[in-house]
Amino acid sequence: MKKNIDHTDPAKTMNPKRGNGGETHQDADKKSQTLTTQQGVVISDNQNSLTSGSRGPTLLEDFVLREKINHFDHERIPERIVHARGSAAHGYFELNESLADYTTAKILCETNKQTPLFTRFSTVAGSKGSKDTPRDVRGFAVKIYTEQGNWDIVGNNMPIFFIQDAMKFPDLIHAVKPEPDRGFPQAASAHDTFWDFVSLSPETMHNLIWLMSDRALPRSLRMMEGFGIHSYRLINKEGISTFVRFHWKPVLGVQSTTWDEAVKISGADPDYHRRDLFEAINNEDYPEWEFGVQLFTEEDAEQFPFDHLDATKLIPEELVPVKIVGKMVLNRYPDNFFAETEQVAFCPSHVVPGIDFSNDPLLQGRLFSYLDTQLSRLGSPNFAQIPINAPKCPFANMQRDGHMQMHVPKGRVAYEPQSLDPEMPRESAKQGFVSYQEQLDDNVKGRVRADSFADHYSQPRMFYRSQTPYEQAHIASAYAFELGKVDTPHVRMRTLTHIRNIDEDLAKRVASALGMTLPEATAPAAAIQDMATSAALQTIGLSPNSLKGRLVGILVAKGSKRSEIEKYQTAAKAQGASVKIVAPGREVQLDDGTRIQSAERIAGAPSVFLMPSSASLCLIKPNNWLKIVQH
Ligand code: HDD
Repeated sequence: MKKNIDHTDPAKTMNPKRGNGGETHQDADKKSQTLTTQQGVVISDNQNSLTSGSRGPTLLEDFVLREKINHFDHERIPERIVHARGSAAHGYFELNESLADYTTAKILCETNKQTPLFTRFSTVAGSKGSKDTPRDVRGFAVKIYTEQGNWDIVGNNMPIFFIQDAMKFPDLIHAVKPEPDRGFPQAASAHDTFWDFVSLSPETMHNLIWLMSDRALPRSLRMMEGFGIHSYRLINKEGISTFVRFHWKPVLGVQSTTWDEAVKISGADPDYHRRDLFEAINNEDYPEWEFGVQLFTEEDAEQFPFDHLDATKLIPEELVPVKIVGKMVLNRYPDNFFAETEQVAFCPSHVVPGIDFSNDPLLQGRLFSYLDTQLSRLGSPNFAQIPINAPKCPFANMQRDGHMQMHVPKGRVAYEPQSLDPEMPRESAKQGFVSYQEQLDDNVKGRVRADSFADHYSQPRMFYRSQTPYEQAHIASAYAFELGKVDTPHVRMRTLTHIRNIDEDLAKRVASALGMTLPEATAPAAAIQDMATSAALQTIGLSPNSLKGRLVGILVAKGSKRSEIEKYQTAAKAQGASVKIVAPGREVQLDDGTRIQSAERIAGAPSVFLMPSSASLCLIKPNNWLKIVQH
């Protein structure tokens, strides 16, 4: 029922449960309200400024105009420094196998219970208004509102990262962002500063080859894997720690576009992924991921041919299988883009009791950065009070005041320890977050990169050699395209010296496409290993041969048979596809004299976004011939 607020009676606009500092007009359903100023004064005319005479000057006393413009002038907040372009949805997490042997975190112990969450997907390099389909890593950030507090898994759609130490993050981002003197290119890594930086930082080689692969061109946000990347710890009730890496596996499989499709889509529909997410949820075709963990002990880790504290290394699934223990379903699109998608604040430091950090130096730096950035983005240490960020479990502490304080704490006690108010919150050794008691005594202070982090080529080689020949060809073309945009010859050359360490054939293909001679390989800092290939690293191998989640266009012209259209609509939907009618105009007359509304005009809907590359397109012509194009 809509609430009809009576502005003549202030008592009726207050929330009796919370009194003066509680619910405001903003919380109430606004559809039946009269329009008011921020102070609650009803506005009589929202179209005309207050002027002296109908053609005279505007008067300074017009507080309605000034308040409206003032608020408008301050509507924007700084966009995220990275991951500015994003789309999000609400949903839930459900565990189907308990990890109680490994952790006390209730979210990973209590099965068959739905816990609300909010997930935001993003590109990294582009600004807020940039296109959805550049060649880029995708952010995959999940905030789970557990009953023990918020748990954020702030990951990407690739299982590794570009750099090993947070110290290098500002440089990486400065290098990939538009070049500071000219202000371009937007949302693109194909330029000199990026390749200059990466070719001088061999640790980037692994993430770089993922970036050159089709994983950087997801077909849909619903078709991406997600990874927590770093090793975290699970701590059980005996205080025993097990390392863990978190995985999200899309039920629709991993699917990508080709570069050619991605380029065409960016022109035809820069909001391609956001629209797809919105439409899928609207059609109740809810995106779903399996939640998996790779669990391993300190002793297991000592046997790995790499250091798991190095975020540029993945743990092959053949070495440590991904144990599927739960799922995530996204079933509600945000009501308001700004309030939710824009204001959500993820922090890798948001963990709950039973989950702890590892010493990965990249993760350690992130634990500072995310909290810090919220101050400039959201403007206040009270950002956790914004509804999308607030925990859904009880919370209470002695933090007070600050910009935009929304709570009205009662009483005289705002400190600890205290003996004046028995009602005030107290710490709890039993329920509280306890850090893993890791022995650290032998450490020596210093700025040192671990020797065990020195191998930069074995895993990119494993990745490349795990791909099908088509995917390898795409990778070679991507390097050639990107380096083809680099004007500085020595940067192109230096990159080739690294690619040669990854795979000789790949280096030859890239050099030949660039018309360059192959330089000597860079001397690697550690011996390069030929690791076993892993099918889990492919894209094509993880793409189902199915229409599920795909969009099929049915091309309809004047006189098309309604019965045929319905037949193919039903058939496509039965296969799990969604359907859009495409016609010369937005409506067209069918054979039975009825008219049909099309979803798209042919001229405005190129086949790249209506006809997924491995799916079918039905063309229904007036003469009833039907062609199904199979790719
Ligand atoms: Fe980050 C945002 C993922 C390293 C500093 N990062 C951000 C987002 C994602 C990631 C998904 C967007 C969250 C959202 O949707 O709001 N970042 C990663 C991953 C990393 C990583 C997977 C490596 C494994 N990031 C990283 C480092 C630093 C940052 C090393 C700094 C030392 N990241 C930030 C940030 C952002 C951010 C500047 C921008 C907006 C925000 O945090 O809230 O603080």
